[in-house]
Amino acid sequence: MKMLVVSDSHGDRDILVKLKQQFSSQVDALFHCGDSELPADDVLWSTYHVVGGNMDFDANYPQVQTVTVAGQRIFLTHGHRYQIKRDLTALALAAREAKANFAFFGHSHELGVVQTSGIVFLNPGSISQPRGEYAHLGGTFALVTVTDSQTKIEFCTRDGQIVPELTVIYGGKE
Ligand SMILES: [Mn+2]
Repeated sequence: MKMLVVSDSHGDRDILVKLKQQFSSQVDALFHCGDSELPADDVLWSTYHVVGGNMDFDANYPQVQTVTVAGQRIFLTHGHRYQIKRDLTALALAAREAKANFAFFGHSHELGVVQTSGIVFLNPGSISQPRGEYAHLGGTFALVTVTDSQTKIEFCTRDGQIVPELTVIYGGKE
């Protein structure tokens, strides 16, 4: 199964439309980790699972969602309520409580992925306002591919190109 993860688009609706057009037929689910700055009733959210971020003031956004796709359990949240800029402890506890094997989040605008205790923590970076070591890529999103033998995380630029040196593969079952 395959998933697309994007975050922190901050009003840049066009890129979300573009990613939907390019990838929705290729993936099982699309996720937005918050700070879209779009209304909670935007038609895009019939395509993306979404949560609210610290810059989403529409009270109709959920802060947290746990989504099951093809047997994978995804804990989706923006991250500001779990102090993700400090460390992943609070997020890890919440994801474990939700019995998730993925935690998708954003907030820092810095891409990153780590697997610990059977949970893959993924921040796809900001698609529109990237920060940190990979800001020069001009904005990123992530593709997650899960097979029986491995989990592959690929980071892509806004035009959908995979950045091969950032690909991470976690093999086998833990
Ligand atoms: Mn943000």
